[in-house]
Amino acid sequence: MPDFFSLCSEAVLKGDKTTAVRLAREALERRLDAVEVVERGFAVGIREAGRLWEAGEYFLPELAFSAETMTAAVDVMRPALLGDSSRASSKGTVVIGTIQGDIHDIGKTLVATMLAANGYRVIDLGSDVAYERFVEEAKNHGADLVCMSALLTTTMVGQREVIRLLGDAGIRDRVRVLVGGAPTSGVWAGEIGADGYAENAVEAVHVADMLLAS
Ligand code: B1M
Repeated sequence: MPDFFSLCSEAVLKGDKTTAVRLAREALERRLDAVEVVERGFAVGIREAGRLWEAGEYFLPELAFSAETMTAAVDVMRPALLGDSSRASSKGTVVIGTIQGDIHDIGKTLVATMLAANGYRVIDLGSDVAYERFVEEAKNHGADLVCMSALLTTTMVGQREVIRLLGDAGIRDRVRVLVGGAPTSGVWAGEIGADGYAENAVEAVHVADMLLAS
């Protein structure tokens, strides 16, 4: 009998939204660790769907169904991921988005959710966010931290561009910059002059805490 995480992963892989949503509700009822259910369950399924697509075994619509299923499951889990964040005092304001040209938003939304769950005021700009918009919104909201996600090797270069624009706008010394997303790394963050890099949503909270404390 497959374990609970495998069932979650399989539901996403098959694009079976009904089952994924039912499992997400069950996870809430059983008070399972929400981060663990997402990372060891649903996220494993979406990454496997990506692998099958890359291997030519899945077509794009199948990958899209899996992504939709993953999003539906995470939506159900969101209250548990957020916890009682309403009571936490704000640790700072974060402007977050997926960079221009890139519509991958599942990981970015998880990072945004975990930051909100851990006491940050989060302005989520969504995906395919124009470079200039990161700068405008950082100014408008008096952001302490700008977070940029990129899932494509072709779009990650935009993170460098936003950092340059923050400099041009004269606010680079007032905001910290955190980057992430599968093709990025600590080395990449250093290369483009970002202040930090995080591999996953939980680490993003640790790095944000560290950056804003320094
Ligand atoms: Co796309 N896609 N996709 N895709 N897709 C990838 C990224 C790819 C690696 C698949 C593959 O080839 N194996 C590949 C990129 C190759 C490359 O650039 N080297 C790829 C491609 C090529 C494409 C298209 C170009 C395909 C096409 O149209 N021909 C197209 C691009 C469209 C565009 O953006 N302009 C495309 C489209 C899509 C879908 C729409 C079908 C769908 C996205 C739906 C959506 O997001 N709403 C999709 C999906 C689902 C994927 C994969 C399979 C899964 C991404 C995901 O959601 N992972 C992906 C393969 C993969 O990643 N293995 C793939 C789960 C999520 C929880 O993890 O996003 O990595 P992740 O986020 C993690 C960490 O990275 C980190 O924390 C998160 C949580 O732990 N993190 C941060 C992320 N952002 C962070 C920011 C931070 C800190 C940490 O601080 C700011």
